[in-house]
Amino acid sequence: MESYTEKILITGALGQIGTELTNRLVEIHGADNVVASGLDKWQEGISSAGHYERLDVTNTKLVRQVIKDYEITTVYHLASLLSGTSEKQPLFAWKLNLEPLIDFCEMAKEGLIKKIFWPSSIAVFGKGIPKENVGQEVVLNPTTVYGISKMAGEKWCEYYFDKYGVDVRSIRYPGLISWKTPAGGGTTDYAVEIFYKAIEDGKYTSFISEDTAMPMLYMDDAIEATLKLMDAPKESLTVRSSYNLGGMSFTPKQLAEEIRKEIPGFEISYEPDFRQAIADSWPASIDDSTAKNDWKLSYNFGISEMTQDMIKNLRIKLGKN
Ligand code: VAH
Repeated sequence: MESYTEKILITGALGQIGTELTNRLVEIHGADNVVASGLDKWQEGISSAGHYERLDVTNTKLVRQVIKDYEITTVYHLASLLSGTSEKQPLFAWKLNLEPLIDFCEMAKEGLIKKIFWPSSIAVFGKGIPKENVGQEVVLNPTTVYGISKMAGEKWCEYYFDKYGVDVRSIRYPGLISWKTPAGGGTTDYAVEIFYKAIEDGKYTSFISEDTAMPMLYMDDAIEATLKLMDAPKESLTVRSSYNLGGMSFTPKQLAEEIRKEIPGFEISYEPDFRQAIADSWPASIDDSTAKNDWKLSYNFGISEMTQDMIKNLRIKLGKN
């Protein structure tokens, strides 16, 4: 915790990470110190945050006004397009995934805000490296628009820290799995959709082939890791681009086998689509020892614990209890 009262702005607060991160930040800092923002119009119960702003993060003037109005000290800047969607809208993806990040770094340089969190992704990895146990400092050779934008964002984070001491912190998230908010547009989102379909239909057609392993993480562990990084003393951080975070690694076939332990007879079929090529360009597993050394990264959920928690909570959410 900081010596000052943190006033927090979350962009993309209605998204897959944003929804759950907002809830945890409200628990820690109190609703009145958390401002959620998103593109949706305000409606009752839209967010657990004490304040909500309808905010297009590419509108710099409006963003700066919100920062001033609420005297924001800390920004969790999550708004972005994911891998699948970015391939369909490459130029907008570049604009959305980069320009607001640079604006927030400029604001920190000017002293308007004190600290920034920004999500990168294992999508920054690409050709020319081993698939397994990919290290923190390897060549970044992304082949997707999303990966290219995240790699560039990491370099901007490092630049603003090195040149101006901007305290911007980042994690290379793997695929994230949660039940509270449906995922949207990601290559790893088969691992979210499969649970909804397993409960509703007892079967699922995967757009990723059965033996394609990807790094994955349960959202509870992703949120706790994010908070641990943001609470870590500055001097303990040795990475100012973005920290590897590997979680677990599994294939659609392995996940289906876990689901079948909870939903006997669950059937899966495979019809790979354009996202298969994206998945093939990514590592199968990640070495996150640097994060474990620098800020005590740890996990609570493996594939079994995640599957049980997802099915238990989704059955309630979908009224299939
Ligand atoms: C995506 N869920 O699939 C995101 C993530 C590692 C993948 O960045 O685009």
